[in-house]
Amino acid sequence: MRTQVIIIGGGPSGLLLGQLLHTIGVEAVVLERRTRDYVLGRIRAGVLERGTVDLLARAGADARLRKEGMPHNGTLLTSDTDSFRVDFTAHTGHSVMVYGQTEVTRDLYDARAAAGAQTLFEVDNVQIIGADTDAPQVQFDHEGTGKALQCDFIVGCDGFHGVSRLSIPQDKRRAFEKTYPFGWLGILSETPPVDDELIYANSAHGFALCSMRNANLSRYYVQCSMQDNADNWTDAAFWEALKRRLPDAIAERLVTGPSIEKSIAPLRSFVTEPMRWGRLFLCGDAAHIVPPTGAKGLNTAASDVHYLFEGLTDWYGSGDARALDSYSERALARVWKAERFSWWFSSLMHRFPGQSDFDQRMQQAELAFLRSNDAAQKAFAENYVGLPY
Ligand code: RFL
Ligand code: PHB
Repeated sequence: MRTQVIIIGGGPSGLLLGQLLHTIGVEAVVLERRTRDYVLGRIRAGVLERGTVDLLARAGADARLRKEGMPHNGTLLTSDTDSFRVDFTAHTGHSVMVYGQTEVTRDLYDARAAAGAQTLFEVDNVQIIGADTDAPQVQFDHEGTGKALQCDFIVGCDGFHGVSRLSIPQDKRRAFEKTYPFGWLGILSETPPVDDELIYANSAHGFALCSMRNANLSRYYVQCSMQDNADNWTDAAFWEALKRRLPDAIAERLVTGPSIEKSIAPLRSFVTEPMRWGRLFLCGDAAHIVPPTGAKGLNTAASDVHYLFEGLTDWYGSGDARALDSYSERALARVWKAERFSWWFSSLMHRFPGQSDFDQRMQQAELAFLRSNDAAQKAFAENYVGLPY
């Protein structure tokens, strides 16, 4: 069996690349380890940069997003005593779109099915063979039989725990990593969001985030210990922790209700270099992770897809390999800027174990500077809405 591009992983980056390749007549097969329902059951990102929205449009998967997505022109930052808004539109002329990753993934699966493109679910034991040769292939088990698929290129879109990154010999890659000594406990509840825009809260009790999916679906997070277990958190305990971290005027408006999902996510910064080995290219979480503060994970996955799609378009269109050859360098240049913003924003907003009084004053001073300084707000807004590709 042969195809042009094998995409390992049917998350948002793999599906988006597959759909973009379809628009230029390049055949791509997506191999996904889980079922479609499992992938769609994962509650993750909620904020899309303009570049991500543009790519979804290019892929022909933006019809529902245009109708149901909520453009946000700013965000609120709060401390125990203070709150201020950063106006994205005033500072950059752009906004972000609040639309869940689950919905993005569903739209891309639908577009893929409508295009008749092939996705194999519940694929096991994926192995990449000969990525550094001109005849790469992927071997895997599907429906009880071993299969081998030849191709021109393999794209690893299989997330942080996938096989693609680890298929690159250890002496050909280098990892940069930072783990944070806390996690985010997130819940989804069928209640109206507490505000029209997102609220990032720095509080003596720890970080909190108020986000949303639609007018009657809220997504809230509180900083928690990584030793915590989501099952040990009752809904009442969650709402109380959240309220304590919000300024009183906001906490009083909060509408609570039963949670319909509750989970803990770790916070990690991670980058592997390079993002290419021979005919294997890495995209998205397979190559890099950001802590979710600042909403850069899915958006950085989308910018990788943008650069790789440019490279593959030139290669299939005219045999020009230059953009493919510079993929890793161009993608990483933008990845590192998103890493910096996510690390900075995480450092600014969380309570760290052992944080000294001096460290807390530094956070307060940084927030006060951001509140009062136009240039600092502009830099924040430019990063939040997404740096140009
Ligand atoms: P994914 O989504 O992890 O998809 C990888 C897919 O590969 C499959 N897979 C395999 N398939 C075949 N063979 C194997 N050996 C395989 N191993 C794995 C997996 O089953 C899966 O389907 O990676 P992708 O496509 O690169 O997408 C990345 C995004 O999912 C991720 O960056 C974001 O969710 C991060 N993130 C956020 N990003 C944003 O841009 N904005 C946000 O607001 C935002 N909020 C978040 C987030 C991530 C969170 N968690 C849970 C980590 C909030 C949270 C809580
Ligand atoms: C979310 O809605 O899940 C979300 C929003 C903003 C973030 C992280 C997560 O920074």
